[in-house]
Amino acid sequence: MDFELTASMMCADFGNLEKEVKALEEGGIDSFHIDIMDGRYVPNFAMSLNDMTYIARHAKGPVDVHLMIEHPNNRIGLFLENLRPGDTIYIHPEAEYHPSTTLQFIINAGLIPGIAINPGTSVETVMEMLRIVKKVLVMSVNPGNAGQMYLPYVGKKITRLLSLKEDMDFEIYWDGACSAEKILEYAPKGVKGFVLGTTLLFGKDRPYGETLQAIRELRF
Ligand code: S6P
Ligand code: MG
Repeated sequence: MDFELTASMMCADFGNLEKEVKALEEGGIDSFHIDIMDGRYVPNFAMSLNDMTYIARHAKGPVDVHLMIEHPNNRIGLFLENLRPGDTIYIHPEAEYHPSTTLQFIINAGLIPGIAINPGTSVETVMEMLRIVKKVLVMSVNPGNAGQMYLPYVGKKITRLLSLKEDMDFEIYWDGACSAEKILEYAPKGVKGFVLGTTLLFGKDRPYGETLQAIRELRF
């Protein structure tokens, strides 16, 4: 089954970031998820521009940048100039007066445009943006922290997005409390990728390659 696995780098060991990137790539990770926070849009700081740039320079594969910041348009150039074609930027539409303008900047720079949808945000609210973006990151926890509980009401929204994705030409990605059970349930339904954090990948007494291989060998 064709699905992507992405490492949530805010859960990695920052004392060994280059090693972490290498170990994840050797283990078969598809891309790196970078959670950028400003302490305003979400009550946390997590990673910043320098962390993103460091990982983007050391990684062979693509990075996807999840901007949890107010008015990303004000500083979008800082992110665009440090990324490459094939990388993704997700914005939160609620954090911007004119999200479609910001998405257009991302497209014009040759990057992949995405939106992240909070648990409390409905599909209707972002409907027009679904025509612009290539990726939709569904938050199954409230944004701001790793290690939170899955919010089950998000399941209905994923079902709705699955019914729209072909016509509107976008792919769905899962972010938050991603477990093997969730991959087993949602990959066959058409969710394209999964962000792996503390629930499944980091802080375990197991090499990344073993965990990633076990996920790829799940019996669907
Ligand atoms: C949350 C952030 C996520 C987390 C990820 C961690 O604000 O956007 O990307 O880093 O959810 O995974 P887990 O398994 O610890 O929830
Ligand atoms: Mg994220």
